[in-house]
Amino acid sequence: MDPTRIAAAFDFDGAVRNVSECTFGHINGTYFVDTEKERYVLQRINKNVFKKPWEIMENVVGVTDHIRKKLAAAGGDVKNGALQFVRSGDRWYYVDEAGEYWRAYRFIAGDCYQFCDSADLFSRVGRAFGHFQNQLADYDAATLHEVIPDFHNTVRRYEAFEAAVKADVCGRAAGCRAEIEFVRARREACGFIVKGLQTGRFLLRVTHNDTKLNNVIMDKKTGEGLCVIDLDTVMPGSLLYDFGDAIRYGASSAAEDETDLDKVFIKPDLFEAFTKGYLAGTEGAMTREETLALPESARILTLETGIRFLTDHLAGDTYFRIHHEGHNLERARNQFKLVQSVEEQRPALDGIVKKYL
Ligand code: GN1
Ligand code: MG
Repeated sequence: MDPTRIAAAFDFDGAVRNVSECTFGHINGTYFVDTEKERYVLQRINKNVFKKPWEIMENVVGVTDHIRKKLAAAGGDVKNGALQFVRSGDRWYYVDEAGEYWRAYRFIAGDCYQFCDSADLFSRVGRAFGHFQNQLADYDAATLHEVIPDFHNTVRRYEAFEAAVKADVCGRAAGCRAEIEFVRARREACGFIVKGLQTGRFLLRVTHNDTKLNNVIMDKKTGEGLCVIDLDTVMPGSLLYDFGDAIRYGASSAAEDETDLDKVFIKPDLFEAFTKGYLAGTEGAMTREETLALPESARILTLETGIRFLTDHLAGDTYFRIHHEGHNLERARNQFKLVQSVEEQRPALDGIVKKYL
């Protein structure tokens, strides 16, 4: 489908001058649309992942409106502090002839990092995600669609993994025995957050659920978080999902698909920086139980992501976009190395968290 033709369906400010592809992200197809006045982002929503794209749009429009009201009340940057979606006629999305769903929003200029090597930067990212948690603390969770049911239900992720091993549709299980055993040895751990939510040990909150470093735009002038983006997975959840996922990606010494595993480990200084920033951003809203569980959340979310990559490898790469054969297995190995790194450094990470209780 020609994105230039799709762009014509949206109510952009100014005439469209140029449309170009953006290659980041594992899920949606993303393009930049430059009009004579503004830059926008145009995305084809992945229907394999998001079965009801109109529900995502209801969620994200509701959440961004809420944040904009908060910003207005606090005298914040209303224009850049929340994504502004663009209508296509009377809807927030456009359906093309092939039945694909498209949506668009104003591009927010700022710094976006794929990789973090500064503790100070990561602390500011932590503050941004913590603050985001605060902005949504009073959002009515009952109005949110669960766009991907059981998204961070690690127990269900484990079950899907076992089913993929059993089905072995591509005959790949024999080639990843060690990885399969790695996951099986940690089966019990998968229930840590899910059970904690069920028993009330951890609070159910509105969370982001995809807190990768590159999902915060940083203000070029102040260096502080300007806008949290990629809101498609905003759903009720545990803030441990957000914390753990942010650590697995941002506190890693290497990229998510680095294959030289000697280069892959969790950096304790980055863990500490993020913890400090996140706690400051949530402004005391975190409970003692949540705070104590932060190191384990990093282990669980990393394990879960590794399980998802491995499951997708076994199932024939139908979910995450890959750039070469075996890419999902490489990603899984990378995540498992990080899990091991958290396990080895556990006493130190627990010690860091206790400093902030
Ligand atoms: C996906 O699209 P992207 O790269 O922001 C995925 C996350 C994974 C991440 C791993 C909806 O996020 O859950 O943690 O890849 N998003 C979805 O890099 O599945
Ligand atoms: Mg993203």
